[in-house]
Amino acid sequence: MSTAGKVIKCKAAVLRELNKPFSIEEVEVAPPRANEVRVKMVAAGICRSDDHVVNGSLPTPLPVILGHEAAGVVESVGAGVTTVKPGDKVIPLFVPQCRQCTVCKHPEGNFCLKNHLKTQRGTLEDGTSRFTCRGKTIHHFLGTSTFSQYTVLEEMALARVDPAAPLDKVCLIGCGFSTGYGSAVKVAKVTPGSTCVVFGLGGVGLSVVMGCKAAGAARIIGVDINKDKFAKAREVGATECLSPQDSARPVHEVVAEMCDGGVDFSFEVIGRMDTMMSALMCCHEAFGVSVIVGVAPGSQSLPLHPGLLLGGRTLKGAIFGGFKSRDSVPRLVAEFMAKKYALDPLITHVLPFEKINEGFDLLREGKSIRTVLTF
Ligand code: COD
Ligand code: ZN
Repeated sequence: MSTAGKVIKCKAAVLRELNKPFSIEEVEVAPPRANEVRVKMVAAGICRSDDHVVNGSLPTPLPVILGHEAAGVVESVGAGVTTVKPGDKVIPLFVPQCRQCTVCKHPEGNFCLKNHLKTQRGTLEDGTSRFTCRGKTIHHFLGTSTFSQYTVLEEMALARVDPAAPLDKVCLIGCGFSTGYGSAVKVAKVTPGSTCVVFGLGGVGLSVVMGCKAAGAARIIGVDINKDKFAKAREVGATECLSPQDSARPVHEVVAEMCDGGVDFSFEVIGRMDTMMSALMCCHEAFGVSVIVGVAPGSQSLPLHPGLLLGGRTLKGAIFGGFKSRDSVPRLVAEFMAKKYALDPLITHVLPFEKINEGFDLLREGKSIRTVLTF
């Protein structure tokens, strides 16, 4: 029996208070309104930014259904929706692509003005929520809210992907993989034969390493305080690995000595001021490009002496790997299907959705790269 046009009752992981576990509750998911789509979730990754909400460093209205890295199947569509239909496999996009704003119309920009990151309203575009629980409103998160068996998104926040794609793998293209990989191939534009250094070898940092490798970098130096991360970094393409504690000298001096004065491309994938400065100083003062991928907490600022850029260095940053989301995600899925890169090295744990709290514990204990929840 079709559920289109009806309220669906299903299970969702609700966060009611900061620093508390999620509670699995029965919620009502209203049908999609105009230009909206209701999606049945199949798989959802747990990303560090979801935990940033739980610990209070990314404020968003509560109670809320989190989750922004996922894949599912369209259940029904609202009026005016033309690009997806029931049964299509889709990936939610936490940075939408409206194709009408000044950013979408710019050939390079990807931070669509309709994004939910700058104003965390906890609703969809029209200012309302499609979720209720025992008669009370539950908020959306980043316009995605994927920790629910069903969710409603705007059409501009969905990419239709290859019907043959394994959703329990390609869900990572919804955030972690694309953020890292794109930072190398799209933002830095890593060149063949170049030298690269990647600070932070978590899921996003490993995806940067994969991007550097795919772009043909000759040397890829991974930097992490946790040496347990080195084996996997080598597996996905790092040619050397360093721990900052292993030398009395600052990392940038060690790298400068190893790489003829500095690398061509450096990446900060941790979200710390000190490592952002180290990464910047690791790249060559005359032609190096340094990309900030990690988001630092709160109102901290970089102690940036302008002289560091005067010789010709470039410092840049991007969200979602600089990819225009709706255009790029189907292509990234196609490249995965063509075995241009692998996602398995990033997936360390797979858990049923109901065990979401276990998945977050694994992340906090540094035991997982990515946990994929299956529905
Ligand atoms: N020096 C070297 N390595 C360090 C240091 C240090 N001082 N501190 C921590 N590390 C290492 C850790 O051992 C770990 O291996 C790695 O850094 C960080 O990895 P994870 O697993 O914690 O994090 P990732 O890879 O999942 O994500 C890291 C980001 C910084 C990219 C992420 O937290 C973030 O800020 N994302 C925001 C970017 C974004 O686009 N957000 C929008 C939605 S996600
Ligand atoms: Zn994320």
